[in-house]
Amino acid sequence: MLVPVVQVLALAATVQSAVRTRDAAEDLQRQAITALRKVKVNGTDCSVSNAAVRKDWDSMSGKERKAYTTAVQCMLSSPSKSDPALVPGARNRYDDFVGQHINQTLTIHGTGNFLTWHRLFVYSYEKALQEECSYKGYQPYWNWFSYQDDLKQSPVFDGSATSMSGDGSYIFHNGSVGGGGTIFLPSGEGGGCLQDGPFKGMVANLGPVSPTMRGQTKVNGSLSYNPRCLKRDLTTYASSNWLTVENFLNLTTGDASKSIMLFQNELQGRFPDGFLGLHAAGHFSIGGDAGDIFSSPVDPAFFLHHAMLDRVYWIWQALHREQANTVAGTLTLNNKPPSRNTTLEDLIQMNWLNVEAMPIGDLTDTLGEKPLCYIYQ
Ligand SMILES: *[C@@H]1O[C@H](CO)[C@@H](O)[C@H](O)[C@H]1NC(C)=O
Ligand SMILES: *[C@@H]1O[C@H](CO)[C@@H](O)[C@H](O)[C@H]1NC(C)=O
Ligand SMILES: *[C@@H]1O[C@H](CO)[C@@H](O)[C@H](O)[C@H]1NC(C)=O
Ligand SMILES: *[C@@H]1O[C@H](CO)[C@@H](O)[C@H](O)[C@H]1NC(C)=O
Ligand SMILES: *[C@@H]1O[C@H](CO)[C@@H](O)[C@H](O)[C@H]1NC(C)=O
Ligand SMILES: *[C@@H]1O[C@H](CO)[C@@H](O)[C@H](O)[C@H]1NC(C)=O
Ligand SMILES: [Cu+2]
Repeated sequence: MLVPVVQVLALAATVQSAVRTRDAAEDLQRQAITALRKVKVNGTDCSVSNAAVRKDWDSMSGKERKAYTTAVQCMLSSPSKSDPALVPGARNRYDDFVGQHINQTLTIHGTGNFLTWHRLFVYSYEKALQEECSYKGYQPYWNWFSYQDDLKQSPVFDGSATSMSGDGSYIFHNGSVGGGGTIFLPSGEGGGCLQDGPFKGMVANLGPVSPTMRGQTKVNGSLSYNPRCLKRDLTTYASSNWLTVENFLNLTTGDASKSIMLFQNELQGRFPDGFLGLHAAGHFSIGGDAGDIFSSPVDPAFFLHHAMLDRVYWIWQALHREQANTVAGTLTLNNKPPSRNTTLEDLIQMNWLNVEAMPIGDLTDTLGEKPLCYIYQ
């Protein structure tokens, strides 16, 4: 069959840009590993050669992915350990994590502890999967740069038995509003309950506290019981606009990589400029319940998104060794109300979850003293 030349060229261009996209992250990933090998002596202590390896979901086998989703389902069906007086809406072990994030929201976003708090949160969840749900692997990440132009093709969201479930069912709604009410995101093709995959029909018990998808109603009381199906609206508009290699390179090697302040601010967006940033763009790409700054962990994809965010932070740290252990920002969301600067001695706490409170300075190194000992692949 004769294929028109234009189509061949278009196809070649697509393939080439896909390849280039993957290389951009892989190249820096390799540089990060090389840099970390230099600073960590091989031996019995934690080092690149004996650290846990967190993998790209796309590169995991079907069996590995199912082991992960089975462990998450176990969390969803295990009893809550939260004090009902503190988290009245928690009904299962998974909810304990959602409740913790809701409770601390105003002091862990747009703050100096944003990166390390979420690092410990993901670690704490990974530990619960392993210790309480017999999971043998490590926390996988959602590679933002592999299917950002068509989220439904992503192995994370394709709706197959080896995905994190796909889109929500179609519910007419007029988009979502991100960036603290400033950035409009047109609807995807979902908005309703999960229709397929391991989390089909999943019920969320907590939130929404600050819903961003139009048509959602806020729960009365941020930690109250509000069972409903989890809503998702895969929004390629958000991923194709902001989950870009250009933004990744700016953060890791460009102007935004010069200091921890620039790095974390760029990662969290410049909303007045209409720039959502990689962090919020990931949330709005998943869409639905995942756009709520308080209760976004109700969607299990949250932890794959935040593992990727932690990976970008890890790459930046490896490539900026002299700044890896620095901190900037204050104690309150965008410094409202005004608060003092964050210090490396400030404690990160998961309260009633499964890890001790620890200073930020103990969490800036993933190959440090206890508890963190992992790398990304
Ligand atoms: C650690 O081992 C790797 C190979 O296993 C080697 O490339 C690296 O140079 C070693 N690092 C140190 C600090 O000895
Ligand atoms: C949807 O919302 C956008 C942004 O707020 C607005 O411009 C548009 O007119 C709305 N469309 C409908 C059909 O309501
Ligand atoms: C919240 O409370 C109001 C007034 O009591 C009630 O009308 C509304 O249905 C409640 N919303 C939810 C989500 O429970
Ligand atoms: C890179 O980040 C800097 C610092 O936040 C920002 O001013 C600049 O616009 C970004 N460049 C691009 C190309 O996004
Ligand atoms: C807080 O941090 C800002 C920005 O890094 C700095 O300009 C300011 O001097 C710091 N304030 C105090 C009291 O250290
Ligand atoms: C929520 O935060 C308050 C105040 O910081 C704290 O006393 C309480 O223990 C927290 N609740 C949970 C479930 O961690
Ligand atoms: Cu968060």
